[in-house]
Amino acid sequence: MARCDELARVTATPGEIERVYLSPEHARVNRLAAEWMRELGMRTWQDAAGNQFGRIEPASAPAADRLPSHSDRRPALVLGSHLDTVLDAGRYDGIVGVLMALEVVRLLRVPVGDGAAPDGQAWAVPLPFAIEVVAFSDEEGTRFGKALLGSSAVAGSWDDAWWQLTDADGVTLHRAFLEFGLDPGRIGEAAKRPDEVVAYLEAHIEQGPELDRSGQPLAVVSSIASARRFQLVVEGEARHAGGTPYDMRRDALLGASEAALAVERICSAEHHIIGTVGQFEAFPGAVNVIPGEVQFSLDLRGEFDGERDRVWDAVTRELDAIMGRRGLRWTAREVHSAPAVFCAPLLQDVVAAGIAGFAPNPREAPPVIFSRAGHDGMALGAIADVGMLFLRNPDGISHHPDEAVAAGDVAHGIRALAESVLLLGHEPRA
Ligand code: HGY
Ligand code: MN
Ligand code: MN
Repeated sequence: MARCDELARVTATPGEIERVYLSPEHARVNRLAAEWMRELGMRTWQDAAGNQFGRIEPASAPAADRLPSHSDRRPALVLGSHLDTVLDAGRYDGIVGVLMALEVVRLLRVPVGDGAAPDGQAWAVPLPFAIEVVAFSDEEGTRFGKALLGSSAVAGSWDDAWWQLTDADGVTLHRAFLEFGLDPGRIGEAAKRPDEVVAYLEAHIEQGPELDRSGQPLAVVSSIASARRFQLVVEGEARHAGGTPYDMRRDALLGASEAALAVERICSAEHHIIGTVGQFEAFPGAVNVIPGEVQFSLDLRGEFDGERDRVWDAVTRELDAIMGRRGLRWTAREVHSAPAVFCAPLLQDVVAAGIAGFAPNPREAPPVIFSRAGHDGMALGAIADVGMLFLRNPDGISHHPDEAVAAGDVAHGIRALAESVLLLGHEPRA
């Protein structure tokens, strides 16, 4: 918990938590995470996409595998989450999952007296596979709009079109890589082959109220919502706020406002579909000028890709009707898309068993929750089975400074995750 506070102090905005991809803050938390990984006897490296990794070998591995220089790529169970944040963020979203993964290594590791360790005691894990802990570098997409950049590189699904993505200052992703000290030409080296990843297992706060309402500390995640993100533009006509009678107005702000309300009406009538307008800007933005243009974002999620897409079609039909009535034009540019990821049954089983082992009332099966929030598992799902363990989020508030998690629930979560890893290690299906 103290480390969550320590990481929270690494921010671009004093008084708030802001840590975006390829920023000086990103570099600083990677160094901190690497230090904590090395303290556990893990080998560490930052990959070609700026993700921070630590690795500890299985006790069965030969001593030479434990040398820092070793670049073994034999199968590893990957645990972790992300250290980047949204703007004015909370201090646990992603962060607590990375730190819990490190505590699982601390719980499971055993000393190995093979003298191969260059600086003292060598450590390993009593498992048939290595454990890698990853601190993904850009789950949120805060800086460039496209989410899951770090984990997409690991999944081998990097798209070179992304190099031209720009941040609010017009800096391209390509230039940001160079300024961070990464070589865009080597991005392919971040990709893992499916046979190198036993599975990806992530602990994360729920970012919703279900566990808090049910009084349960932990849950198994059944699937992660599919996502599509758009930047929309509504065009009308800027005119004098006083001299222009209503029957001559083509007010882009009113059209865009009706659109945002239509998103709420359409999505709230559906099951497990969520649509949110998070950014909304009127131009020219003067108090005495009718807005001629509005730019706004749409974040659309669903449990199933097809349902999400059907709702997007319904939204576009409604936008046509609204803008038609008002004499406005609208366009939409898709900036992010990720399919739903269904957590592997085997991983759901071991997470449920891990939780049951440490839940206050082990007789009850732990809750199973559909994740409305996106996670790096959406990218990793392309190369590995994905499993997630949720922690209770008091009041469910997240992406906000009041985001909280109880130390007791984190303690339960660490033991449950460690138990899940041990069960996976003895699971023939793994
Ligand atoms: O947007 C999300 O759901 C995640 O927190 N990035
Ligand atoms: Mn988030
Ligand atoms: Mn997150």
